[in-house]
Amino acid sequence: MNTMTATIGSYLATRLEQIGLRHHFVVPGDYNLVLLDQLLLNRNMQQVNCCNELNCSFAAEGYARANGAAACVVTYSVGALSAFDGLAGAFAENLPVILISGSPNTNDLGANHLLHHTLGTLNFRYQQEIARHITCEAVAITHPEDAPYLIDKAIRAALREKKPAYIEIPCNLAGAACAKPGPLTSLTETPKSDPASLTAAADAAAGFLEKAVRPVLLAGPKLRAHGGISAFRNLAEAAGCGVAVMPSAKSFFPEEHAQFIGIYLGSASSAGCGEVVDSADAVLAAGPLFNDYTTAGWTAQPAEGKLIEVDPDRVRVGGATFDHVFLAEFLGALAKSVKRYPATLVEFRRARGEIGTPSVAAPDAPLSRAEMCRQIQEIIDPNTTILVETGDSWFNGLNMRLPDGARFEIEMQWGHIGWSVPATFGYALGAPDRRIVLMIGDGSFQLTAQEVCQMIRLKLPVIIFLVNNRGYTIEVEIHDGPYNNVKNWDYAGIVNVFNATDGEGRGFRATNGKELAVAIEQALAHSAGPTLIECAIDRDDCTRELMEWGAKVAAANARPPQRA
Ligand code: DPX
Ligand code: MG
Repeated sequence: MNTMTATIGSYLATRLEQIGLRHHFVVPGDYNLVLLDQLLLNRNMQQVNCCNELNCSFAAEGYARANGAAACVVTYSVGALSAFDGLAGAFAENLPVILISGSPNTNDLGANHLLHHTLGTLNFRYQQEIARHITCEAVAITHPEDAPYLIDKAIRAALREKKPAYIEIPCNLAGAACAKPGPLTSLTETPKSDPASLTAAADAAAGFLEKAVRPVLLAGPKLRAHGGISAFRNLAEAAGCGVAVMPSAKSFFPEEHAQFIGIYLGSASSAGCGEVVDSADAVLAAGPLFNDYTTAGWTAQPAEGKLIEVDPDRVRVGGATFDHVFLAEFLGALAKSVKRYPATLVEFRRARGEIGTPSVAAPDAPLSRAEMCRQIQEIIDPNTTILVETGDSWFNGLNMRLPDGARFEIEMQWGHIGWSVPATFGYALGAPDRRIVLMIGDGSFQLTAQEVCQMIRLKLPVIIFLVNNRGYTIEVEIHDGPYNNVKNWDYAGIVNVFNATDGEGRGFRATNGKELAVAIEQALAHSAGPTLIECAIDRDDCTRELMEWGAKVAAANARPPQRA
């Protein structure tokens, strides 16, 4: 039987299709053109151009959020080194993004001559070396016969680890023959816990909780990547206690659920939540990520003595560690033996107090942040995904109430301003039936604005709320200076620039509540492209949470150097 029926490019295309990709994101360059031709031959995947490689990697990152995995294809060095920023973001955010880079002709590897798009030295291996630091597997194909093995090795690692992987394909090998791909099962495997360790961890956790009176559950950002969302809910319902979420886990536990007590971020928590979590005598954190931001400058890290930390592949109970225990299995095992702990819910209702309805601003009063958020809240339905950019948009978004089914995307570990424009583009392609809403500040938008033209090109009805407060307000709250001013743009006008003669994007500028309401109405009625609504607000009109959190982060940044 002739098994040499594939080319390296078509092998890769089949694998990407098999892992559920219907799109891959690209920027062409002479080192990857033959590869792009090969990928185009696969009719089940659409090739999607991006404006630059940074955006290309963030588009893939956003697609992976919607779809579980993603791929992007760039050219050597000039392309890949830009894409590495978004790839590192995918590493930080636990998203399996496969970056494929074209690379020099194999005959050039040992030849004593220089190549374009490189450092101008004879070293052509540095790109793979850099990639090793920001991926869980970085492979470089140098012989066609190794290609299937190396491609599978990289993809398998990415799906298992929920981290990005890197595949380098020389420009003269993309069309070379190789073995055809086998079944998908060789790529996907569900890791199984060590049975004894799993039982011991669940027993230790149940015993730890039994000593507590007021335990709470805390959902963390790694819950989704490691398939723990429904097991977490089952455990919560078995325990009957209050359930808080970390900011990056918003929407991983239903906000309409009777046990939901809000977002935990220390003194910047939602109403009533901080008090309950801080005074809890046990905190079970599932898939958490504690860093200086998520602990509000180290002020909101649960003490080790009252913490059960459930990591993707280990559990720590009050300082004791149980290895080779996988998150979803552990949560399932604990749900079988956990007792009921209703105390924190009673406490939460008391601590939260009455929830008022936000007041409606006079229609022609200058637009405020509160009025903007009130109106955005009204369009969030169960089918909405709201993406929030680094800046006060984080806190505006965290304050939104999500009906069951609504989703929330935030990039709080990597925190790259500008992430959200391409990520929203990618997300919209990965979730074509959802209403996609983006909240982004003026400073962030200026990094990656051009990707709006791709939303126009592909007629994606994304709604972008561009919060124009004329500066880097989050930085103003952390540490102000003249560098925090941002050159103003005609943000609504830029949509027309991107439209050129054939686009159907819409741009609006809202300076009061009435203009915003009209713009939102138009946006909801417009399905042939994106709508950008510039919301002009005052430079100092920011959330209470940002001020609280900013002060804590500033204090952490300003700690003096320690003496030895
Ligand atoms: C910076 C941040 O206008 O939002 O609401 O006004 O803060 P707000 P903007 O988008 O400004 C964002 C700005 C400059 N962070 O306040 S959060 C530092 C930074 C970063 N990422 C990159 N460069 C700088 N987070 C790539
Ligand atoms: Mg701003």
